[in-house]
Amino acid sequence: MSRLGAARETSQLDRRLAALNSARELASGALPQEALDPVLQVLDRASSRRALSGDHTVVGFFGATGSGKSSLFNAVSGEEIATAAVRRPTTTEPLAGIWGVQGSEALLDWLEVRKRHAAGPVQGFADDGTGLILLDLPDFDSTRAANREIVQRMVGLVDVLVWVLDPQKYADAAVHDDFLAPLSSHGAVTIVVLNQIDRLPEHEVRPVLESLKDILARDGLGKIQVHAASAVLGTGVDKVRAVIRQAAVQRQAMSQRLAADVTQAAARLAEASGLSAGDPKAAGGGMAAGATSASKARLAGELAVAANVPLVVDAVARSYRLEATRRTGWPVTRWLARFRPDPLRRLNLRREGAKPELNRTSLPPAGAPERARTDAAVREFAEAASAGAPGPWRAAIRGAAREGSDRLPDAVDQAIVSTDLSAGRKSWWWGVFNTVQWLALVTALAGFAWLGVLAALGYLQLPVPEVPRVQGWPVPTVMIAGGVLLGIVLAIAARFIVGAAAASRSAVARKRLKAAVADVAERLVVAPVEREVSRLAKFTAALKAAAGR
Ligand SMILES: Nc1nc2c(ncn2[C@@H]2O[C@H](COP(=O)(O)OP(=O)(O)OP(=O)(O)O)[C@@H](O)[C@H]2O)c(=O)[nH]1
Ligand SMILES: [Mg+2]
Repeated sequence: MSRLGAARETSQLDRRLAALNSARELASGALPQEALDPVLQVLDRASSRRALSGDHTVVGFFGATGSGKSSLFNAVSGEEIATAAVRRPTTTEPLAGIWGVQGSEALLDWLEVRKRHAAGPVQGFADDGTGLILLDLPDFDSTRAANREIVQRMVGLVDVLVWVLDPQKYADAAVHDDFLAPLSSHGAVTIVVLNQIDRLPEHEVRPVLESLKDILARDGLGKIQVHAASAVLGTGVDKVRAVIRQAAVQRQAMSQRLAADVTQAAARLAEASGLSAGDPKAAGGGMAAGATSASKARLAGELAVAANVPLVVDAVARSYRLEATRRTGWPVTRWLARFRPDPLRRLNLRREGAKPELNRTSLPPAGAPERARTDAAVREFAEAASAGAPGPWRAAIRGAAREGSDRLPDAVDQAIVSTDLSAGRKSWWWGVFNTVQWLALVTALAGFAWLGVLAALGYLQLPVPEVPRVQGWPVPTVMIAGGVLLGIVLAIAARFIVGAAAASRSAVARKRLKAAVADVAERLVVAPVEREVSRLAKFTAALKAAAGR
């Protein structure tokens, strides 16, 4: 690979690691910690490994006891560095053969490999300039727990995994189910060697290799390199050297290994999220439907009803009618209206100059039916918004809605109190009607007084002055009739105007109250839900970037 290609690969790994980290951050709270911890481990490991020598490629030999790891290690190294023996298990501690000791110390410290051997140059394979660390490791299925632990750790740390299998145990479930299949994402840095082929009759080598390849394909490692070798006879050892040398010289194995780790971690996060990695179209590509203007309006409408907004709207109309009657009614009867209570004042919604933040309405407190209605509306909203989201994220979206819904009744009440209902605002025509009403009454009373004076004069046998007439009707009588009639007509006219004005006032109030309730719904339910919805969208995008797609 060219230097340019290597640089591109490094920066791509940078991006993918960053994306994996943001996916992890975005998922915190939505996914269980058990799903997030391994991701953090991958990130930690990657940054540790990248801080250490990139000039050294770490190649580990893994396999069952007696498969010939130590023997193959020696064969490849061209020296008897490791102990190979019939006794089982033989190797209990990792052993490093190092070509290019300089700069390898910190890396070996991190790997916790104490037994280190500076290996001599091997013609056509490796010398001090190669930068290669070959690790002979204990058996993965050991009777010794310490051996198994070492292998588990090393499987996660080395740059290249060489699996040394033998003709007897190559098909054992242990190696395939516990290691190879779970590491199917690591095909680019995995090499399989079928060792001890000298123990097979020659005609069986090919069928056994084919069978091994079939099993590997089922593990998800169909494209992997499989080499046949005999550590004792030296058959195929050159081929094994060649692939190891290639990995070391290219200096790409470290990045490829970490990239494979990121791929695997992203796939596991996707799985934990309920996002099917294989079929992104399933479950709407993992996208939540989100809030629509229709669903928001419906939520606000239901909340308004649950919070008795219709009651308030009705009170606004009745309050206006009452007030208008008091101001414009026939003066003789309007005082009756004083005994009727103002419905808005009764709801504690008519307090000119009061601080809304200190007040509560006296609306009937939210009882079980109102609570149920509120909860149902919030649930329905969250349900619709979370549609299409995978399981755990659905729960997160619904949880966000539920959290806000507990504070809804109080907040809605507060919003109603704070809404300007124009309560107590006078209409301009009240004054005109009032003045005319009083004039009509005064006219009628003046007519009465006039007739009264005339009657008194007659009673006292005093000369009664002639009364002026209009069209033959005596003026005081006309004054009385006209005054009374005008008063009644004005009262009736006022009724019509009041009806229309009250309707428009309550319509304005309804609009304002609904807007206020919608505001609260937006703040406490819609916004938190939308935050979760967009968190999911960012998470899926980050996951996609981490997966390198
Ligand atoms: N015939 C034959 N025997 C082999 C071959 N490779 C290893 N052996 C023998 O198998 C036995 C075990 O070899 P080791 O190299 O110690 O095996 P190992 O995988 O390191 O075993 P542990 O360290 O216990 O995990 C030894 O007696 C080797 O001589 C091979 O290719 N052919
Ligand atoms: Mg060994």
